Amino acid sequence: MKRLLITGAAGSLGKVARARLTHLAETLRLSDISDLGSAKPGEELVPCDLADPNAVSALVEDCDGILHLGGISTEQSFEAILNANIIGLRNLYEAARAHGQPRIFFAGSNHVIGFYRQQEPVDHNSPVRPDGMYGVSKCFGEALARFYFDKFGQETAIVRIGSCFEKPTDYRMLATWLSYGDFVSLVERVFEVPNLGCPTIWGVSANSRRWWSNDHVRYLGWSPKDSADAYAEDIQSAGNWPDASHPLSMFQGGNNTQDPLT
Ligand code: NAI
Ligand code: 15L
Repeated sequence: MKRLLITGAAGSLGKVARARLTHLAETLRLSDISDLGSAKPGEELVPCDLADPNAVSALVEDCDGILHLGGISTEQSFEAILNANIIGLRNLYEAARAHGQPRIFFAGSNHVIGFYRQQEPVDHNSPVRPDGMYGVSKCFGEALARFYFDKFGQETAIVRIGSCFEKPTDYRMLATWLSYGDFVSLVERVFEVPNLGCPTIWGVSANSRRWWSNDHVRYLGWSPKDSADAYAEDIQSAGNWPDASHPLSMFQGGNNTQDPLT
């Protein structure tokens, strides 16, 4: 690609992408509402509020791909979620439609199915069961992506990320962890595969306790290499091992199922 846009570039995954995906494009256009520091060679910094349609249109112009990580990433007020994740996403897709339909990696979330019990089988076709307004906003994102694909042919990888952190730190993450390395290799495959379509992909590493299968997207050629298994003993000895009635061991969305609505 000539230019890859990374939204949310000042956030946790944005920083990983900024450091480790320089080979994907001649130029990385980095955007956020928060401070992005100073530009390195091969970078363009374009601060932008996703809720501003004109700014988002200018942001997307001349980009060949969009790694969309920007937005509210936890349960917060509905107003914040509405502006960033709902209005912001609509702005992004309209901007993409106006500017040549660059392929989009949409950072969705496991919290679209968070109210399923951990023992319940769930696949990419299971009805959504969001565990909060944040999860509801990610359901909107998935629906929007599919609508723009069906109506306009806009390609999107809808990636239901599990828990993408440096390492798993609690019992639930032994199932849901996505390593930074596997996140990076998934982004690479999404932008390299000749025909993407609009698949729903589980963003999860090769953890033996994982609940979700990516057998339906073998055509991507993505095979996660890391596993949370090696961290089980550390997590147990640190006391992060809940009893069976704790949300971390009951629900796929873990503690988010208990968040108050604000
Ligand atoms: P983060 O909260 O660290 O980063 C999100 C970035 O978006 C922040 O830098 C923030 O300033 C920016 N942002 C928020 N509102 C904005 C607005 N109105 N306009 C422009 N930028 C705005 O989140 P993280 O962990 O890096 O996650 C990235 C994406 O992946 C998010 O969409 C999140 O929902 C999703 N995700 C992350 C998971 C994880 O385990 N890290 C799991 C599931 C989904
Ligand atoms: C998410 O969607 C959040 O962005 C992240 O902060 C974690 O809560 C993650 O899911 C998770 O489920 O562990």
